[in-house]
Amino acid sequence: MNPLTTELMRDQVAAAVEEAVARTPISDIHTHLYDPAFGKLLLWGIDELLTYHYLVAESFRYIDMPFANFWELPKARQAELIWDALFIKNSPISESCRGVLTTLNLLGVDVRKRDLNSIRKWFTEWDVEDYITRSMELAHVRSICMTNSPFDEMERSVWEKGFPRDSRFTAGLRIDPLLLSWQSTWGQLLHWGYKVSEELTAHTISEVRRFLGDWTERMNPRFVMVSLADDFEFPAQNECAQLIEKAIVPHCREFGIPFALMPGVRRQANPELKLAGDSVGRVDLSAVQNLCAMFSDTKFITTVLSLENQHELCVLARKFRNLHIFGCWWFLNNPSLVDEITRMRVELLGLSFTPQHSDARVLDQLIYKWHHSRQVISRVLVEKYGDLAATGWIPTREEIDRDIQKLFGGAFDDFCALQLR
Ligand code: RAT
Ligand code: ZN
Repeated sequence: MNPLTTELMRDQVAAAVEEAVARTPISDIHTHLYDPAFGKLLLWGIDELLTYHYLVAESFRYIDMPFANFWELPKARQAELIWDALFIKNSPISESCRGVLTTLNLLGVDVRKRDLNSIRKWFTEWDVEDYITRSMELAHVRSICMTNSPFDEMERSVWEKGFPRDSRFTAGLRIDPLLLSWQSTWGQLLHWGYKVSEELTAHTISEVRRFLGDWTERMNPRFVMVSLADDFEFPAQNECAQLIEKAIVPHCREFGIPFALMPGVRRQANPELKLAGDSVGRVDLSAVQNLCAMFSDTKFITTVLSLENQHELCVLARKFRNLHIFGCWWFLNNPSLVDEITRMRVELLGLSFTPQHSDARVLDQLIYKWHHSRQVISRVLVEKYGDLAATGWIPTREEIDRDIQKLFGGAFDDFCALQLR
């Protein structure tokens, strides 16, 4: 008898769900990691883990030093200060601190001695190629979607030269400067040979589309992507909304790829913290509703940063099949919130969403971000399949596997394949 089609006994359901969640490989649809061809842009290792901007923000709850002095220090010294503040002088119980320890523990690094230098030594034994493979194996991640900006000089030159793609890394075309600071970006486009003017004339729009087309052909991205402030409005007369309507939406439709919107960031609430200085704000989701309603043949994928927006976003996804929601982003990537949000999404959307992305900026973070998320997702699903089993609907292993594959990348692939006719 094929064990996959064996009906489980009711008390076997929980174990089958836990096992499937633990072993199903994940397609991570939003990270800040890079194909190894980008060299130093791909961050990894203990000093990078410690100087992650989530930890920088937390360490300044304790470090009493001018921000500018901290930024002048070499990265190794910054890492030591953070280690001392967050791991030695206080117990590392925040989610980001615990993440460093989960990562080290799963890698087999002994952290009991609390000795940063011996941890550093462990990392010197690795080369990057092997380390990518090891981290992906431990995280059970099968593909990593990068965040790729043509406006980043270092990154741009690698794309322009061309390189053999590592098939594990897919691209996401990130265009924040185009939409958020047109006043300074149009001159850049002009410099690159696109005949744009400051005014959004029909000719300028067609040149913006040519720019998007060139980069879409170069990168082969899974989507076009932007993160937006909490005051995002659509439709509107401002440049961002006009560019979305006249250039981005038609571009995404032409290339058959989604437009990823990530609203809710309050950029640089404290500029002294640099990358760690962004905050969160609640968004009026009628902007997303209007986009979905006005362009029903265009696909949108969305994650929102504010907890208060989560329920509305789920309801919106019930109304628009051209909307796919994903991830518990940034300040939401904490077990208690992932639990609440995932539960809400399952209850309102079944399996038609992507519960999590890692947002990893440091390769090794894949290990903890996915380990922690899997634990929570598993807990929610055990409860939900348990509720089903109580009605007499006992899921088979095959059904459980199918469902979890959907949550870990399959639902997103299905969404991308929709024709929306
Ligand atoms: O989560 C993060 O690391 C943030 O800094 C942002 O990068 C955010 O995820 C984004 O993609 O804008
Ligand atoms: Zn991100």
